[in-house]
Amino acid sequence: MAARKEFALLALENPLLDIQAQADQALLDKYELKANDAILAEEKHIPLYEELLNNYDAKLIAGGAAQNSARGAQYILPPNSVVYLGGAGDDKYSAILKDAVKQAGLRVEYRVDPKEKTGRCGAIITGHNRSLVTDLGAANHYGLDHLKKPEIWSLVENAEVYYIGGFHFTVSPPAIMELAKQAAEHNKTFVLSLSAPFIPQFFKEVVDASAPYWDYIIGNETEAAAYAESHDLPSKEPKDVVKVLANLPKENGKRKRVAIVTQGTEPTLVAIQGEDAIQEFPVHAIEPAKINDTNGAGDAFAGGFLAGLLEGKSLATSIDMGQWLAKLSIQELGPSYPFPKQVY
Ligand code: 26A
Repeated sequence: MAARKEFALLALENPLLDIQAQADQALLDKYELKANDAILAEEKHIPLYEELLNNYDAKLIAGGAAQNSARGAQYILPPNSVVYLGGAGDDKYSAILKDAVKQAGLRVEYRVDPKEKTGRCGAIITGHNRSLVTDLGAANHYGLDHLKKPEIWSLVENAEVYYIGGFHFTVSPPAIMELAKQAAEHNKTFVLSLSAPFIPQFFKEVVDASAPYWDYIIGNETEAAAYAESHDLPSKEPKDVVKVLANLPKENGKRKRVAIVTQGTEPTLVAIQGEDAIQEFPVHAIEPAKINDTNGAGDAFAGGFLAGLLEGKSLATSIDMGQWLAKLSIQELGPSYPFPKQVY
């Protein structure tokens, strides 16, 4: 077999530092937050970060949804398999991020903006729910200026799989489209995560513009329902939405689209373009007492799945690798993976 190519997986999104704490309904109420959600911070949310740090014993943990997935894929793959792009500042928070990705062996190429603060995400844990409130900071300044730098673009040309966290639709749709077109032109694999209900809801136009380029589309049941709602689909049932997603018009006819909808502890649904049957894959069972928190569970799923794709595993095995990595991650604090490493 030919030697594996280095940095065959390239991921793009928003590097964030998570400020994570256990809290209660009162804190959610104070900031008008849902127990299980992911939103962009408004002015009224800004004091939350200090409050989490000062009053709730918050921990600082590397986050950013697709960066978590990239760390997860690299956790499974041989060294130098994954490179991640996004915007960061030059401060204490970016130093923590760099340490964490170094431990995971993930290569990052940040667009460093010394005038902006590294992005942060308040992660409020209540039971098995997590509420995420993001202040993007420097992550919001990512764009084509960085992606098209010769040394970065050569990483793009070298990679075979692109993974885009849908949260990046709030930052740089042009960067996403550039990767989408590159993938279709060169028959590379383009994988997109819907990331959160507000993405298909409020960023519908840019999401739809990218849709013809999706080779794999990954979402959970609430994101699928939000997609159904904003697209006036007759049904919001995950089984119906997954089929619609798989069968949207597609640019690159050489690959059939695969749509994946996770449903928490319920089986993961998979639809393949042009096929009638929907496949179901059970999650890896875990005793509730072993769950630390669910922050990053979906990211870990994507990370394990991507590792499977890169290793050329079957669809069923790749999904199972995602379920496996999600089970490991929810036993850790935040979107993290156990060390010493476990082997799939
Ligand atoms: C633009 N937004 C809202 C975001 C995020 C985000 N990552 C990128 N962009 N909001 C939350 N996250 C990350 O999601 C992970 C859990 O799935 C958090 O940083 C957290 O690590």
